[in-house]
Amino acid sequence: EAVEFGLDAPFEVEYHDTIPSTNDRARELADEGREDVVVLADEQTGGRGRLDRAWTAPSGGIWLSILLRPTVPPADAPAFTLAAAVATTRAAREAGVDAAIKWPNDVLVADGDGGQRKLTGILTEMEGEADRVSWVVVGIGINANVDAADLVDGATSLRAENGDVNRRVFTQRVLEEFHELRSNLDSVVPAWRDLADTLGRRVRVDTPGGEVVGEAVDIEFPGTLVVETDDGTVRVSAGDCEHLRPV
Ligand code: BT5
Repeated sequence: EAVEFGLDAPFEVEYHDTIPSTNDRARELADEGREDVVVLADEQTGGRGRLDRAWTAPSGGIWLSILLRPTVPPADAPAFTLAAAVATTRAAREAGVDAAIKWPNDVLVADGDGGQRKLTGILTEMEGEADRVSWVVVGIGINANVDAADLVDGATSLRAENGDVNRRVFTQRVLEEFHELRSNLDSVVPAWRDLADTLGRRVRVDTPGGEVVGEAVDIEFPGTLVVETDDGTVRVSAGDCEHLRPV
């Protein structure tokens, strides 16, 4: 099925069979002054993760980037990443896959052996002044109708968990949910809390300011993780988070 056929989304959709990276294309559209556009591709040949990591994106997945021009300060931008995680997790659960969110932006599925596999990754990029965002690009990579063996170790797909989905329907649900959340940013954190797997767990977070280890107790707007450590409460706004086994 063609992903874009009949897609009825609250955004304009630009579809590509194959493209290096939907985030790169969305950034070009940002430079052209566009907004509320979704770039969607069947396959990416140069998909990117955070910190210049590679993102594997074979044909059959849902690889998309949403270009927004929200009237918010740059400090609020993490809320859009959380919104994307919430939207994707809801759509996955509707499709019968028991997904949950690992702070800040991974959508995971339990592997039945105490571990977790990654179903979705999110890469948010933006440009702006001190008090006002110029544009935000929210890139969402969903391993949909692909074999987990064609991805990387530690990855799973909708196909592997519960069989193929109708990508048009799935994409539409993600975009509808995302649109609701971005229209009411205050609703994002409560929704995230409900779907999170990180809260209540022992975590190790690799942050720009060093490693933080403790119990993840809460999340605060726009996406700050609150960790109880041996040395007191630490608030983390960015970093790589690892779920530790209980001690
Ligand atoms: C992410 O980075 O998880 C963000 C991924 C965002 C991808 C989307 S696809 C549409 C849009 N266009 C783009 O070019 N990017 C966005 P990070 O948290 O840094 O995780 C990256 C790591 O995930 C890699 O180093 C691999 O270990 C792993 N990985 C790579 N491909 C994967 C896949 N398909 N499924 C699961 N894990 C993967």
